[in-house]
Amino acid sequence: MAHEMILVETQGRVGVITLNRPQALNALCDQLMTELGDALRTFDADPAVGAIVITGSQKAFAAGADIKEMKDRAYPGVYFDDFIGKRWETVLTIQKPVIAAVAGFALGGGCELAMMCDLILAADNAKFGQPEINLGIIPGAGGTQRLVRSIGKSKAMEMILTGRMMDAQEAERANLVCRIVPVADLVAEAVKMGEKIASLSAPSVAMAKEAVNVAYETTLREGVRFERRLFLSLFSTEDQKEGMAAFAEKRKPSFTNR
Ligand code: CO8
Repeated sequence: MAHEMILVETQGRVGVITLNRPQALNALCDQLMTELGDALRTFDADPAVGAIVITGSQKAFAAGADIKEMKDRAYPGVYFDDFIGKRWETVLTIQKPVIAAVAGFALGGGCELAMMCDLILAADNAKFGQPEINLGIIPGAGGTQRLVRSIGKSKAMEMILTGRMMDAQEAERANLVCRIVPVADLVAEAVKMGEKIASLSAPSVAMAKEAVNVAYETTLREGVRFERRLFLSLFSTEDQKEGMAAFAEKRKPSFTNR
């Protein structure tokens, strides 16, 4: 599929997807979301890629869903034509870790897309917000749920009810992002993290990601049971034998993803 609204490249073993619709601050229109889903699926299926980075420009990760594309849509058309469904949730179906590298605005659907990724690395100029309330709507791609789980009820409620944006420092204090890096280093730092992940055993990486994400969606008791099943299943892999033998023999492991 030819891409017009994203740039796709690999840097070493990391797949990098750059949202590239600068004239609209990377507003997430249908075409952009379709292209993003296509690129994510392609990287997920590529054995040479071990981790994926989604980023935008220095001014905007994404300023939300495309308001101009949405403004004349009506109910029940939006209900029947999978308005939010598959296109928006592709990132949740990806087995490899997906890092959101956020500089500038991550607003509305942009903030929701970042939160659907496995983790968010923020540039020092990042700004997060759910300003939908200013448009007479509410977040619609998981914002009311994921933001609460991430930063707690009061802060999420304030952002969603007032539309107030959070800067990178506040986002780090609130645990929305894993850490902050200078904007000029953002993509390099995200790729470095992706390279580290890609150098590890793919089955353990995929299962670690799956287990952490389950913590969002189930009870502690069920989550711990799920983790234990995955943990024990990894004893069937060659990489578990290699990783532990390498430790005992004081050498670096050589993983084969089997
Ligand atoms: N949609 C469409 N166009 C946009 C969007 C957007 N979300 N954001 C910016 N643009 C366009 C502007 O219209 C402008 O275009 P033009 O030059 O043709 O007028 C261009 O991008 C540059 O924007 P600004 O001139 O406004 O730039 P500023 O630096 O002055 O302001 C802001 C930057 C503060 C980010 C401002 O653009 C803004 O407030 N944008 C809208 C933010 C917003 O409300 N986001 C939430 C959208 S709703 C949403 O995301 C719901 C998600 C639901 C799930 C999925 C449903 C399918």
